[in-house]
Amino acid sequence: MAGTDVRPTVLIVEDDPSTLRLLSSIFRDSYDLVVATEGREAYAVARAEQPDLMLLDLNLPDIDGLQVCRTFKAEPDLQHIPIIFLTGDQNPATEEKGITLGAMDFVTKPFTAAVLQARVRTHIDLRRKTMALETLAGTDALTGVPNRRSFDEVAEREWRRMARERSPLSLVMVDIDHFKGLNDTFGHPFGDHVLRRVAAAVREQLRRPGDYLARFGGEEFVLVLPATDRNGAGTVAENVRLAIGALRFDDHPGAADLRVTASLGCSTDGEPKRDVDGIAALLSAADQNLYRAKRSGRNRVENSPAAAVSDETSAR
Ligand code: GH3
Ligand code: MG
Repeated sequence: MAGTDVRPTVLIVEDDPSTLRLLSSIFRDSYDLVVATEGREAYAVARAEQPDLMLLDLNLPDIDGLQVCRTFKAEPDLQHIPIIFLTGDQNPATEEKGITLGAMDFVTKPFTAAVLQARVRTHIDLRRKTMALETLAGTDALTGVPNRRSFDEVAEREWRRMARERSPLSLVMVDIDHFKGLNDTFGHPFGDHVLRRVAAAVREQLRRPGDYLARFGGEEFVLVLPATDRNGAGTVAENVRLAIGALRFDDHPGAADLRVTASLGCSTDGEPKRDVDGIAALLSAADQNLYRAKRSGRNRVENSPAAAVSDETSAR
């Protein structure tokens, strides 16, 4: 997606050549324009270009514009794109449908250039402000748990705090097993649903006030456990593994028998003295254990001391 310092990109999805020419002349001075003349093409262009906004004609040759909107709102990599419908249809029911599906705005033809420009500008500004706030807020929009940026701050702070207090600090990396296959089988929106359920299940296993969970990226989560030794981290990790394995998805067609598992890698330092030289090294030790858990069959916790892991790595 375009950052705040570059020209925004607008995707126009319109099959009628004269409307397309008109829209291009209205917007080409202010935005980079990309065009699709069919619904199916819109998905591909949007994925490739990550536009800041989409102007969507309601009547397309292949797929109904409302259906295109519905699909966009269900796809994790497309759902954030603001959509403005363009239509010759004055029917309020159609407008209501579009807005309910998640479109930002509805503009009926014929429109004036000034009004359309103003609306597009408003929604692009809004989208950019929302993005900036999400990052500042440190929250992952999909799962509602802290994001990577927040983790970096918290982990660094806890690292220093535990050093001061001469107390151990543990990390646990959690990576869902064969998640790609799950997406492929059940679709991306269901994959998102599973991520939310997993995040909630992991969060429930954290009992102490200082315990902290973040989404590290994709299907990977990370726990920060202050004042927790190796044994304690192993126990928390095992409880998390069991809680994820206990999730059921009966309410989704075809997913009643689905069992989701995860592999977990732990690391601990400061027990009693500091052996690794910073939070990055502690994270890398947890990651190496996660890799071992994957390699030795998945759905398990690996909690070997960092030294043992690096010995093994260097022996390889
Ligand atoms: P492994 O057991 O080795 O961890 O295999 P895996 O399939 O879980 O791991 P891999 O890294 O091959 O694939 C991770 C997948 O997670 C691929 C990516 O499409 C999916 N993914 C990442 N982020 C999201 C997301 O936000 N939503 C959904 N639905 N899927 C996501
Ligand atoms: Mg995985």
